[in-house]
Amino acid sequence: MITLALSKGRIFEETLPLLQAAGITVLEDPEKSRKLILATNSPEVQVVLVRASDVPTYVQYGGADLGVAGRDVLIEHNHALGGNAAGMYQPLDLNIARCRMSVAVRDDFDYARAVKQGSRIRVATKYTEIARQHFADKGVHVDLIKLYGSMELAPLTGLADAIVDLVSTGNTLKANRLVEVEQIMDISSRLVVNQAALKLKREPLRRMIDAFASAIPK
Ligand code: PRT
Ligand code: MG
Repeated sequence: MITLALSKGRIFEETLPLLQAAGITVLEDPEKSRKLILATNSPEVQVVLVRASDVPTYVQYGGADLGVAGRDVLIEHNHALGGNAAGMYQPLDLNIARCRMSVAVRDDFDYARAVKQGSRIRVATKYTEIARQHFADKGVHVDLIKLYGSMELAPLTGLADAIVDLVSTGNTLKANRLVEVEQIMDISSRLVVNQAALKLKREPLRRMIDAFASAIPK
């Protein structure tokens, strides 16, 4: 049995065409079913549904043989382990679930001036490691405030001056009167594979990885 870890929503949706290329169809719709283990048309392949940020954990410890996770999630996961995410390969950038990691502020906050003056900036984010590294590289002093969601609210309530968050269309920022002032990095999702599984289940995993590779969107 091969177990693939996916998160519900955009990663699940955007992985389906890649699975299709490998001849695999998922037999249940995660939006309709409450099941966490989904069967496929192949008796040897099952999909497990986990939180996006739990995908690397499942793959690293062998709860899943492979999975799909955003670059954002992988960087934060790696850091949480002190840079020692042993036991995992990242053979492919799947170029799906694309977005960017950005700094955003309230439209009436003069970010450039705050940076120039060397003021301490309060930054709310779920992505503390990416944010810490970004501002350290720029030599900007920040106080990081860890949040688990709805970052957009932080500048509106006075909790923070700025946020570091993912942006795709920009509609969420606009709806909350926030503006993007810096792009930190491009984000896409990668395939992650458990190293021990790749040895034990070499042939079927290789076939799947090759099929995924051939179907990566441009
Ligand atoms: O919800 P949960 O806590 O379980 O996890 P999650 O929110 O990380 O999961 P999910 O499915 O929302 O995201 C999974 C992965 O998709 C992320 O790790 C990213 O790599 C990738 N991705 C791509 C995105 C976006 N685009 C995206 N736009 N993840 C989140 N967003 C959010 C963003 O945080 C912001 O709130 O969408 C909002 C902005 O979107 P726009 O279109 O309004 O700019
Ligand atoms: Mg989400």
